[in-house]
Amino acid sequence: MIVKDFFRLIGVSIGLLTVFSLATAAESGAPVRLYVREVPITVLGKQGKVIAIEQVNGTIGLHLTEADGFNVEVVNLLNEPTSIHWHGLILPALMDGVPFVSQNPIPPKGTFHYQFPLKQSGTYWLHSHYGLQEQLLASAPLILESAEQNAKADEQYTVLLSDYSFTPPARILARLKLGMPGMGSMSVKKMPATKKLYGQTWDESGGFARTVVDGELPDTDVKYDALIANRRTVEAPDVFRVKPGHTVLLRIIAGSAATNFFVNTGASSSQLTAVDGKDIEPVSGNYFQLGIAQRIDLLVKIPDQGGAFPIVAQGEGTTQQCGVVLATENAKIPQIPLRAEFAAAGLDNTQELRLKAKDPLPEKPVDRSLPCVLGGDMAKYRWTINGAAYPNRSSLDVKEGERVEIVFRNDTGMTHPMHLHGHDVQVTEIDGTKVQGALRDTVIVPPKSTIKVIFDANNPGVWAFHCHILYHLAVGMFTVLEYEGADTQFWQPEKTLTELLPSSQ
Ligand SMILES: [Cu+2]
Repeated sequence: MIVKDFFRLIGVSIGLLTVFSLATAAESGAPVRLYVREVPITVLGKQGKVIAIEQVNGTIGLHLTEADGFNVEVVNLLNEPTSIHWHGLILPALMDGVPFVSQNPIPPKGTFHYQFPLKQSGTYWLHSHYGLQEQLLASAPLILESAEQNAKADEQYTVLLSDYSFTPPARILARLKLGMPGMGSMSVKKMPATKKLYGQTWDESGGFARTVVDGELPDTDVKYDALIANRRTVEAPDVFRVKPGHTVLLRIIAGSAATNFFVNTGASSSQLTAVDGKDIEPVSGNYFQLGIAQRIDLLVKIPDQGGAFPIVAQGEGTTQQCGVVLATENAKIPQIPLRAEFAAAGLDNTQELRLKAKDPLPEKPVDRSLPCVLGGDMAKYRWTINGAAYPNRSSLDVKEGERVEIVFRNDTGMTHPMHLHGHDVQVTEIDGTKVQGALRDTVIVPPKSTIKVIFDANNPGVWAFHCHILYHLAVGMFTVLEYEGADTQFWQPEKTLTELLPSSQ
């Protein structure tokens, strides 16, 4: 049904696309086509419209192996431009999919061919980097499978978490800029009263666990109508039928626009084996932090006696939940509550302090240290990097071959998930504590924290570097990492992100 409708839609939209190849890139050398189009969604019984990025057969996103290489043609079936970014991939700069940084936007009915060798395996994702399309669920998993990872588990599933609002994203942003209560918490005063919250704790015997703490609700920008997992709310969650005794690899992606998560695996024992697609020394637990745009790979052991095991994600600063269920044959599917008893606390450094990269960067002195001070003017909804908002930015400048350190200092009351395109960074210091930390592409910087990361400047170009809270990015918490002598043909900082906002919404 969906496929039929899709063909009809494409037929109407672009007559010249009459032949569809269902072959994979590996079979034929032809690119996999990804169609970006508007689709209906039902959230809590109400109809809405969102964007899907899917293959002709309806598969959302991409599953590739290193041997496939990356060979994808994006077809824009929207009535506005788009541009698709491959989050976390180490790729040539001009394949990175950021409008006015690495390419021009793809116009309506236009296409763009992305082709490059794959150098990684693991859990990644893809999303629109154009305007506020990401809030309309213009995101999908991008799984780079490897034999090594497949050997770790008997079965594997992917869970894409999102936040959903019936309010059009441009209106959400307009309201945030006005500091309007109800939609955002940017009303300057925060209720000082402490309350009971769910937070994460470390327990030497069991690992990461949920605990009830007294604290203040963390600042969040947007109040959502629902949190969703694989485009479903809790009343009809994705149910993955698993076998008793099996080890299940869960690839969980925070594809949300402005919601950090805690993931609760409940009764099932689990191990965190990778973050942002990159292996760590495994750590146990059943309660994990997951910042916007980050990923966690969990190995979940299904007991020999079987049963049903909800995997629940709760939004930071809210009681809202979404999730999926792992269930053996005939197991009764439990109802995941729409709301948790207590709101989730803010993300903090509890988890990050205990993560250790499996393949750390080689020892090497730092050639260049770049400060990155995260600032904000709550009342004006202006979010800054080193005091500037894009396009009035200072780029972070590097030379090829350097070992570079970034020192994040968060002067604001909000957590910022900071994302550097085209590179892996390794966390080396958290509030003065040295760590041989995880390799990441997105680093959570909690309020008042200072976090140091290092990376090797070995991928020349102009690279987007920004906060992954969509509305922070849109008002200028965005700059670029610029290599000396890089190709700047597409980089047009004067085309500000705000000007990209669709006028229709
Ligand atoms: Cu931010």
